[in-house]
Amino acid sequence: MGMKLGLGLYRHMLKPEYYKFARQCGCTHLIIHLATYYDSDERVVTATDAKTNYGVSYANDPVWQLENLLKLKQEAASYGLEIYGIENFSPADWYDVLLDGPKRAEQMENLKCIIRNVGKAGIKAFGYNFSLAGVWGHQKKYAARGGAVSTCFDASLLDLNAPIPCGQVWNMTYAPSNGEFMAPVSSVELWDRLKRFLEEMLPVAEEAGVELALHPDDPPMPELRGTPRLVYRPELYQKLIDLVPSKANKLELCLGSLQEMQSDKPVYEYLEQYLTQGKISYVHFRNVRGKIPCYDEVFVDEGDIDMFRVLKQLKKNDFDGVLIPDHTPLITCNAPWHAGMAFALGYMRAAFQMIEKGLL
Ligand SMILES: [Mn+2]
Repeated sequence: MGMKLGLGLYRHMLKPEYYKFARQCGCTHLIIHLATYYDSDERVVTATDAKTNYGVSYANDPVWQLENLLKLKQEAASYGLEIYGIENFSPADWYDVLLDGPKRAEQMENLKCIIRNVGKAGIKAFGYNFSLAGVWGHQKKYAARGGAVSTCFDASLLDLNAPIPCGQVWNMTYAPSNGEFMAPVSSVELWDRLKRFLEEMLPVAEEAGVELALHPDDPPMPELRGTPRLVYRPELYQKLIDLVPSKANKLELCLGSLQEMQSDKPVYEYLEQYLTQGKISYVHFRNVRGKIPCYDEVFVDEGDIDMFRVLKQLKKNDFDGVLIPDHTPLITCNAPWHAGMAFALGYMRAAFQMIEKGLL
């Protein structure tokens, strides 16, 4: 038992060289991301704007079939790694759940199949981000220590109302544009869509033995591109917890996003609140400097969060889920993504050992 060290791997990384990298850095667990297929590590970290998004999303991808999930699980296991969770539905599989469109019922049935398959494959967590605008508006700057390239957000540089074209959701394309834009929706209506999703999905997840873990809004702006956001303040995470009570209703706790939020109390108090309720499925362990409307993602040891204090809290509350680095600044070398991740994992591994030895 105890906390587990993991790495998040995108779909193009699900192969031996990345499994070896994760294991060699001390990881025992993986969170995998199947919803998008990037062609390189660079694509994963490239900033987006209103003109370029994260690419095309295809419906009914065979990647979600049970045989494939079992195969991935087995492959990772052969390198000493357990797949703990999968992150994100494909936009093409659930756009009408987000938009309350005509295909909603059909798409819900497919999502239930996916969750049942995830459970049958012995994968414990399923992360999701119930968001229309998704991850959008970031810039790349030399903002981390030593001029390392990192992901930054500055609302003053953006057209915050840039409308979302029809055929796009979560900053991905699921259908060709017809020249029109996403219909306006109120915050109350979007919360209601989330509630209906959870009311239908949580019983299925409970039966399948899967935790549904919600990632908060990134960036945590109250509104973005003319759409409301759901969890953009820490107390809204509690609203999610209370929205549909279930042991499968959990948080994909992104420390970075939480710290970026405007809030009344420091991040540690909210963390304690979620931990004492046993509501954290797994943790995105990253650091940041500044808050909405302007912040820079930075190295794990140089941001506004006292990461050791967070680890002590997790330990005190007997948290036994997985921690993954999330995005990190890129280290200037021939393998910027690998170096950034190895740095974060080394820091986390050292902290874990200090905890084991009673030094933290
Ligand atoms: Mn995150």
